[in-house]
Amino acid sequence: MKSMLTFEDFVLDREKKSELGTPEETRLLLDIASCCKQISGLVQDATLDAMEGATKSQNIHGDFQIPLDLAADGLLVNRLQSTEHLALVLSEEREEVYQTDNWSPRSKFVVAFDPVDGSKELEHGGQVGTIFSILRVREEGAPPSHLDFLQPGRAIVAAGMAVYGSQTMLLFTTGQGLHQFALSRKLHEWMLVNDDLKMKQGGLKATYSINEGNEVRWKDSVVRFIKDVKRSVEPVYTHRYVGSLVADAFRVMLGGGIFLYPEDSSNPKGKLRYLYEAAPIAMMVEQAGGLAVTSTGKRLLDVCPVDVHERSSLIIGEPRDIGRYSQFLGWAS
Ligand code: AHM
Ligand code: MG
Repeated sequence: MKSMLTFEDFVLDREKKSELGTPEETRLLLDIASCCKQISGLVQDATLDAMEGATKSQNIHGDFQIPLDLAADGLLVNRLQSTEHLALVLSEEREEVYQTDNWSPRSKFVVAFDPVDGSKELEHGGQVGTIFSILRVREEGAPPSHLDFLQPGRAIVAAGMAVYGSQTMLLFTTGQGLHQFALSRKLHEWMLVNDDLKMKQGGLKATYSINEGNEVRWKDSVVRFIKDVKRSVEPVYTHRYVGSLVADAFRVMLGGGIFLYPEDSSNPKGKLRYLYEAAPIAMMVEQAGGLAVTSTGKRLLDVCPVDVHERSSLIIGEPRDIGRYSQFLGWAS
C-alpha cells in the first residue's frame, strides 16, 4: 500500500489505534529512525578517512573499526540515552553493555544494535546498514544488567534495519507485520512504502545466497544442499551474495529464495552475532512470511543467547527453500 505517511505519523497512529505500542517504545523507535537518517548522511558524506581503518582500533570481535563505525555508534548512544526509558545499550562496537546516563528504576527497555553493518563494503561503495532490536528489561525496577539481553529472540519487542544503498530504506516490526519506509531526500523524511511487506514466494526462478569462498570449511549438509540447488530445474536458482547482511537479507524479504551463513570450521558457532544481527533479521523475515533457522534447523528466535556478543548461524528464506534445506540436515558432519 502506497501512502504519504511519514514514519512519525505511522508510529504515533499505531500507538493510538492499537494497545500494542507504548509511548516509551514509540519514542525509542522515533529516536532510532532519526539516528538512521543521520547515519545515512554520514555514509553519503564520508571521506576516505572516515572509511579507512584510520583508527587502527579493533572491536571485541577483532574487526578493525573505521571512524564511521565509531561515529555512528556515538550518535546512537548519545541520542538513545537522552530518555529515561532506556536502561542499557549493547553495540557491536563496545565490549561491555553500556548503562545509560538517564537510567531510572522506571526504565523499561534495552536496545542492541550494529551501527554500521557490512562496513568493509564501504571501501568500494557497497551497501551497508544499521540493525537493531529492542527488548524489555526482565524486571522493572531491578538494577539493569547484561542478563536483560540474554532472552530468546522471540522476546524482542521491536526489530528493524536501515539499508543505505541506491535507495535508503528503513524496515521495522513489532510483531504485527513488516513495515517499509524510504528516505525522501526532498522532504528529509522516512515515507511509508509498504505497511505489510510480504516476500514473493514459489517463483520458478529463485536466488540462493552464501559466501561460496567458505565451501571447503562447510559441513557436509551445506555442501550437499548447495550442490542440489545448483542442479535444480524447478526452480532454477541463481546466485547473489553482497557480503553485507542488510542487503542480502533485504533481497530475501522482498523476493524470497534463501540466504545462508552457516557455521564452518573457521567460525564454529557461525559468524553473525545473535542479538544485533541474526535475531532482528530473523524476526523481520518471519513477519514477511519467511522462515529463519539455525544451521541445525532450529527456529532461530527460539535460541536463548548466553553471551551478549554470541555468534550464530543464520539461514533465512521462503518456506519452500528452508524446507528444501531441512531435507539435508541428516548430513551431520
Ligand atoms: P561486520 O559486522 O563486521 O560488518 O560483519 C558482518 C558482515 C555481514 O554484514 C555479512 O553478512 C557478513 O559479515 C559477510 O561475511 P563474509 O565476508 O565472511 O562473507
Ligand atoms: Mg555487523
